[in-house]
Amino acid sequence: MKVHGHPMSTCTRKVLTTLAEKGHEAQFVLVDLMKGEQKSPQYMAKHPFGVIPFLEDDGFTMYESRAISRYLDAKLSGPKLVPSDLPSLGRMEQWMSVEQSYFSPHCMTIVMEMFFKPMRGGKPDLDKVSKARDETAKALDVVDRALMTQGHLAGDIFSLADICWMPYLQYLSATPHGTLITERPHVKSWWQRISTRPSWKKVSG
Ligand SMILES: N[C@@H](CCC(=O)N[C@@H](CS)C(=O)NCC(=O)O)C(=O)O
Repeated sequence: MKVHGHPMSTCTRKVLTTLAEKGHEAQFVLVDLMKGEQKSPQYMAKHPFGVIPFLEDDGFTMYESRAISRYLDAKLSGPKLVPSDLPSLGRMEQWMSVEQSYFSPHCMTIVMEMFFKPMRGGKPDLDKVSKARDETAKALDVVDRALMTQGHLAGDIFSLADICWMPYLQYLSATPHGTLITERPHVKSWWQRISTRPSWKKVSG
């Protein structure tokens, strides 16, 4: 099995965390985003949208990080990361969709402006950050309420939904807007719990 990706990429990290939780490893093929390798004709022949990650498994190939994580959970031995009871499964899917629709696009605007842009010598667009902060706060308020009564997003079990939020929370926590996490008590303790898992330490370390 091969994972094509980049160690700093949020989407690659979801796939690598899923593998680590399952107790498996895949061969890692670096796609150098700094050199634009994801847009090379060779790579685009595999992934027509020219982004990472991309999975190869014994002649079968696929892309889309969340779909790859579901595939790996279904295929590999190890702890189940998708709940078997229907209400918890529904909740897991709900929170994966919330992450993709209402959280990560805004969270990543903050991260791009406050973390990656200054690293390259640029100045953050504070208007953009302020709007993204409001939207990120709205999503985290909803999560905070849900986590008042349960340990993880799908209920009491750690699932793919938690994995999908982790890479974005990690980058957010590295900006001054990491307070969006720490000022919400249930989000704060959930983040402390999930970010200290050995799988996440391995992938984000
Ligand atoms: N929906 C895709 C998004 C993939 C994506 O945007 N990957 C980013 C890295 S996290 C990327 O390849 N960016 C480079 C680019 O857009 O050229 C997934 O979940 O796999």
